[in-house]
Amino acid sequence: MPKSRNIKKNGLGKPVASFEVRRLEILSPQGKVLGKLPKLSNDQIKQIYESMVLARIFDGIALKLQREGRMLTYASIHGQEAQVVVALAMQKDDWLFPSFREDGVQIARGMPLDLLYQYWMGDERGQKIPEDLNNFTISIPVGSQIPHAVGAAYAMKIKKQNDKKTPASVVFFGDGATSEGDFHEGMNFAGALKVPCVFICQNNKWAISMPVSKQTASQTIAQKAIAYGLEGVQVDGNDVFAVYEAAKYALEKARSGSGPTFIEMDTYRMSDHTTSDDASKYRPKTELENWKKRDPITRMQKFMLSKGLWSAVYEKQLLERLNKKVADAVAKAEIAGQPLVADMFDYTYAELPESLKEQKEWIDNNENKK
Ligand SMILES: Cc1ncc(C[n+]2csc(CCOP(=O)(O)OP(=O)(O)O)c2C)c(N)n1
Ligand SMILES: [Mg+2]
Repeated sequence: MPKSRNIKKNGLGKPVASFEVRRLEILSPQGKVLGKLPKLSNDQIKQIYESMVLARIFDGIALKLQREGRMLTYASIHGQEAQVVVALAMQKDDWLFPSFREDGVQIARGMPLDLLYQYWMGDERGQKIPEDLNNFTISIPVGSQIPHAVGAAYAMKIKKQNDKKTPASVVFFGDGATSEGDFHEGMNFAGALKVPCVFICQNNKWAISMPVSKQTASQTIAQKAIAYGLEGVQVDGNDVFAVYEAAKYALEKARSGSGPTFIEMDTYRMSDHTTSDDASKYRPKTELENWKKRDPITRMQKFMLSKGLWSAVYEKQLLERLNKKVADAVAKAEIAGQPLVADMFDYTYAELPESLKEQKEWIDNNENKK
C-alpha cells in the first residue's frame, strides 16, 4: 500500500524534467501599474483605448439589432475587448485566424465594420475579406481554425528566404476549444515543426454552459503548452498591457524563427454565450459582479486619467465619433441586399460537378430573374 497518493512523497523515481507556469500582470483592476509598462506612446495608448471602446459599441449595437430581428445569432465579446491590442503587436503581413469571438481584434486590424455586420446578418459576403488584409475568415466549428493557422505558419516557414524574418500566424480560440482534437494536433505539429505560430486562448471561463472547472482537470490552460514543447504563459486577459507584452514577445520570437508560443488570456465572458443563450440560467450572479470590477475598459480609463490622457470631454467626443462610425456601418450593411442564390454554386466549386450543373442552370433561369 503506498504511503501517499503522491509519486514524489511516495519516493517513486527521480525528477527528469521540471516546469513552471508564469503569469503576467501589469495594470491592476484599479488602474495601478504593477509591473514594467511596455514601450507605447501616448497616441498608441489612446489608440488601444479607442479600439476597445469601438469594439464595445459595435457589440452593443449588434445585440440590439439581433433583438430587433435585424441580425441573426450573434456572439458577444463584452468583457473581452482587451483582445484588440494583439492587432497592435502584429505586423501587416502576419495572419490572423479568428474564432467567432474576435470581432474586436478583427476590427482593430482593419476589417470593415459593415462587412462584419453583414456576416452576422447571415450574409456570407461579409466574409469577403479585403485583399490587403491578412485576416482569415471566422471559424464557427470550435477549434477548427487551429490546424489552419499551423498549416499556414508551416507554409510561411517553408517559403522563408535567406535570413529574412517570416510572417507569423496568430490563432484565437476559447477554453472549450482546448478539449478538441484539433487543438492538440495543431499544438503538436507546431512544436515538432517549430512553426511561426502564436496561440491565444481566451479563457473566458465558460464554453456555453460548461464551466472551465468541469471542462478540464488542468490547473491552468497555459500548462497545456508544456506537453507539446511550447512556451506557455498566462496573462491577465483584461489588462491590455500584459496582453500586448506577451503578444509582442511571442510574435517577435515566431518571426525570428524561434518557434511557437501559447498565451492564455485570463478573461471573462460578461455576456450570454450568444443571443440564443441565457447565462442567468447557469451562471452565479456573484461571478459576473466580481468580473465587472475587472472590466478592461474602465481600468484603462483610470490609468489614462492618472496620466492626463482621459477627460469627460475627450470621452464625449470619442463616443460621438465612434457611434456615428458604427451607425454608418449598420446602414451600409443593411442596404447590401440579398445575395444571389447561385452564389452557393459559384463560390463552393471552382468547376461545377455535372450533377449540379442542371440545378445551377435552373437557378440561373428562374431564381436570379426574380
Ligand atoms: C466542433 C464544434 N462542436 C460544438 C460546437 C457548438 N459550440 C459553439 S461554441 C461552443 C463552446 C465554445 O467554448 P469556448 O471554446 O470556450 O469558446 P467561447 O464560446 O467561450 O468563446 C460550442 C460547444 C461547435 N460550434 N463546433
Ligand atoms: Mg470559453
